Amino acid sequence: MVKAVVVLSSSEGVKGTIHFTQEGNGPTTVTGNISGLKPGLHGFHVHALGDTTNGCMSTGPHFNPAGKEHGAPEDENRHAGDLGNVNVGENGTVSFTIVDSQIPLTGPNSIVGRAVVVHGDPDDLGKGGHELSKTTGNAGGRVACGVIGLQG
Ligand SMILES: [Cu+2]
Ligand SMILES: [Zn+2]
Repeated sequence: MVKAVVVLSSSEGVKGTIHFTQEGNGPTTVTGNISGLKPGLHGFHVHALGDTTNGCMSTGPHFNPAGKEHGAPEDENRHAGDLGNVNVGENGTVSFTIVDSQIPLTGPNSIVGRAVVVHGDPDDLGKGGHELSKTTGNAGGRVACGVIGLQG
């Protein structure tokens, strides 16, 4: 079992911790708790770089080792980092579990050392018809992020 963790940081009061586990070559399970977000859907992605020297802006684009377009987690044509949305309740918090096969913790496409980014707006999953739909899902600003690190 390989484990990894992200502690989110934010200039906008968002807090959270996200855990990743993977057994062998199986899917990765992502469990998270985030607070301080406005209610509703927020884009949730793995971005390519674990670089937060310029805050969340320096984490690069969505992790996309296969050179595909932005999409929904269940789409064939998606970035590996496209984990969809988290749905925040009226109290500003969300707890979630995501199981996904495109975000391994080992091997050439490992997400360890990359970043998780939480956005201010909903990810349209590539279907919004906006000029940004096929690259970012038009998910708005990067309100919180953190680097994915190995956990013992
Ligand atoms: Cu993103
Ligand atoms: Zn994407």
